[in-house]
Amino acid sequence: MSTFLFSLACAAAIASQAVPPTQVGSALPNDNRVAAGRLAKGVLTLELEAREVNWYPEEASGTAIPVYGFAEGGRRVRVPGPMIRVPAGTELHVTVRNLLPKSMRLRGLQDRASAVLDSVVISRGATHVFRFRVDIPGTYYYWGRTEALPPIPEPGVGQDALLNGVFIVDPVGTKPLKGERVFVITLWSDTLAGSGGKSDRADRVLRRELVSRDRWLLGAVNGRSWPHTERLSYTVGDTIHWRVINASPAPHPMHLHGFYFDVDARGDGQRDTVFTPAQRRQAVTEWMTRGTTMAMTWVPSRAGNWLFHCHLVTHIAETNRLSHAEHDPGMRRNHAESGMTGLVLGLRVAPARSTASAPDPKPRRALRVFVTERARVYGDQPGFSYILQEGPTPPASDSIRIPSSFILLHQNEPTEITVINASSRVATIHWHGLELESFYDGVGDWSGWGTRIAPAIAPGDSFVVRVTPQRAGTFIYHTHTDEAIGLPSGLYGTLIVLPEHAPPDTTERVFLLGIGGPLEDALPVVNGSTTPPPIELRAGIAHRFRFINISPLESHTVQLMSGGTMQQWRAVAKDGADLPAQQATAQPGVVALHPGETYDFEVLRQAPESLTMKIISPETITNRLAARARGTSRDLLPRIVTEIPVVVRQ
Ligand SMILES: [Cu+2]
Repeated sequence: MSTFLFSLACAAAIASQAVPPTQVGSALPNDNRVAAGRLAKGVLTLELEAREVNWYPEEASGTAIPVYGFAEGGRRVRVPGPMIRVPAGTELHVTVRNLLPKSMRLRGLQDRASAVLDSVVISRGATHVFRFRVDIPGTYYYWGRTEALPPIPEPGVGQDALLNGVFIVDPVGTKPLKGERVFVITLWSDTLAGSGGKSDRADRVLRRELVSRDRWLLGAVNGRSWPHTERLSYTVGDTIHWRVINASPAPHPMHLHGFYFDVDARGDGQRDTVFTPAQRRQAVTEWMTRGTTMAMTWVPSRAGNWLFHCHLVTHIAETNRLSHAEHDPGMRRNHAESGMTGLVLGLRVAPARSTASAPDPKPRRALRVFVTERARVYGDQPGFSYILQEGPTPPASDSIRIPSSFILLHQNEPTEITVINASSRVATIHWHGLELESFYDGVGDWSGWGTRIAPAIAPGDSFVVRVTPQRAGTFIYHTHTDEAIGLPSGLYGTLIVLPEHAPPDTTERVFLLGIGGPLEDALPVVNGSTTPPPIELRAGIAHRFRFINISPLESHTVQLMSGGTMQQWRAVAKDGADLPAQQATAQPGVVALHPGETYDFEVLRQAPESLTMKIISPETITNRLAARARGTSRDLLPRIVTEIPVVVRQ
């Protein structure tokens, strides 16, 4: 059977190479470092052409995707298109020539002072001249659509997926920040005759997102898909400024490994809001809905290889790769490079010259975590878990704990965690949100620095993690290998860091949200259960509710209700970081939890009563697929509501 699969895979790879490139030319990826056009005397003159092009998101010799893109007049097409970047007050003369085989609607080439963005239709072969003055600074983009626009205009995913470009307006009298980078996220999804058939495995992953069997899905950052995305090099102590533009019609929870970042501004392509210092947020995961933008700042304080990536498994699954069939035996088995595709950026942070790397502190506390596996836990599919050894006897290698063990660490306590892989597959643990050394970050064949790179943990092997948590808070530990199957199959758990020397917190209540299995009828689970038991609170005592969402793709909305009335709680922390005082306020008891996020709220009730924690989740994949077959939008599907009684006692 496996020989049959291999030969199929090879045939597919050969077939894709055999497709002759068409005569339309190939696009160059755009790293968005150089502004397009000629800026003179306050006037930017730019000629843009929309053209058909072959896009190579992977190897330059890899699979070509025919798309539409923008070029500066007479030059090669860039994906994303040429960047427009001017100071406020600039007059723009942009001539757009439509050399596509059909007419195009163009949006975004205008000042943002008006209430709505216009669409300008440019017929096939026609030219339109945009003349306008920009006054409102911000991070914007322009984009074209050749298909009919949906009711809510959004960038395309098919041939139009790369038909966009950055448009930044800097405040008068300022220059772009030194070293600032601009990243455009795109998502392409279409059929592709030349790339062979999608495997059963790829189909299983992408069904989660209702991508049908004959379609491929590929995310790209600045025109390239991991592991071919640009590798960014920094030095410890650098102040790093990024602008991220989600020029795709899908949301992306963007997650940074190892460090918090400040969210400085958020926008929707039309309006951009620069936060005041009091409004600025700290996050390790920022949810970017379709078409939105972000400006962020962070300072790496530890050397090593790090990642910035989307936390939706379908947007980084290696099964999306076009150029290699996934079981290609000749493929180099670097788990980081071969195990992910799409929306991943690799960062290399060099040590500062003045600092010698500090030796790991001597551990005071030693933990042992086993990766276990049991056959046929979810139908014919195996279940996995991380089990913390308690007492002298290790857990049986085929024992399963749902959910995986709760792991409690203490701030500033040097801790050693030996991860023993008792499963039949390669394993990793990523300590999501912890500010630890790169070597222990849990991305096999990537985490670490120089020649000291952490491997993925082979079956029967073990790996010692050393960590001294820098701050107390709510975190997650989870697999960073084969996430699309591993996460719903149990490889995630709650990771709490308590303040130094603090006793166990009896006031906390943990809500760990995931999906209960890799099958299509799997339901959302809270602490591993589809029917979580009631929780009890004491009147007059402030309780800390810790929410974690580690679902593969699903967002959940949590509401604290009394009958039909929403209650109040006080915001405390996001992603493990305490909120600044101005943001730690009483607010309505509702939060949308996206994959890779954690939130803490304080709940204080004065008298005995009965409340309900309502968790509103998307329907199962089975029902999403059935709805699609009926032609119903998935947004119209009823939601799955999990109700947890909250009993307040005297
Ligand atoms: Cu994504």
